[in-house]
Amino acid sequence: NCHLAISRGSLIVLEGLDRSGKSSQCSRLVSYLQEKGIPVEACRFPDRSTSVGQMISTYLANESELDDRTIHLLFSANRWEKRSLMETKLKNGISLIVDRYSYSGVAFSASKGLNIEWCKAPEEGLIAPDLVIYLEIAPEKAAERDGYGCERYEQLEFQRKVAQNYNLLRDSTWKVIDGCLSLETIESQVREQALECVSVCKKGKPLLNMWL
Ligand code: 2DT
Ligand code: MG
Repeated sequence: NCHLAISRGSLIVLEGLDRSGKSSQCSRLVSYLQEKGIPVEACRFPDRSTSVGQMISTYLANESELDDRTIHLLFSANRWEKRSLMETKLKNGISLIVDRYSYSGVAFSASKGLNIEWCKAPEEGLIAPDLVIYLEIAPEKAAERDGYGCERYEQLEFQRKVAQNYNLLRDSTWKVIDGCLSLETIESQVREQALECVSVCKKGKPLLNMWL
């Protein structure tokens, strides 16, 4: 019986304010890793395709009102409902490039005045990212880009608070990239960090749970 262990995939999360460039960099990174023959999939939170995700989407569109703690727990539940699938994929060698994760969950809810430790608690036990790439941009700069849409939270004053709360969450898995650099420069820094991360995970870095 010859077990050829599959090396696991990496959990790579992109975080940042609205209009920081996360979504473009996520899709560029996925294409790049695919071209290199690395098994990879994109995902994003909130995942609006589930029934919890639809409640979140309705709330974000200002078409429903929910208590601050209730919506916080729905965002968390939306990650929990994907946890086992994510673990299976990672263990099968598929890397996941994730647009927003628990850090968005905590930074946005804490900006409404909820206690940050209370906000972190329901995230405990989710899979810890191997790498968090934070695209750092001043809230004022982000607001100049194409403006915001009309979703809840897309307002300068609120984004200022979110930026401050993100700062409180930085840990050793974070790599901060200046979101004002050119798309191409950011892309190459993202690639470099991601390749390094994929190779470390391949060599047997254990999969851990939140919070680190
Ligand atoms: P997008 O614009 O990326 O679709 O996000 N948010 C997100 C939270 O408040 N809590 C969370 O847990 C997550 C994942 C950030 C929609 C908005 O939802 C916010 C922006
Ligand atoms: Mg948005």
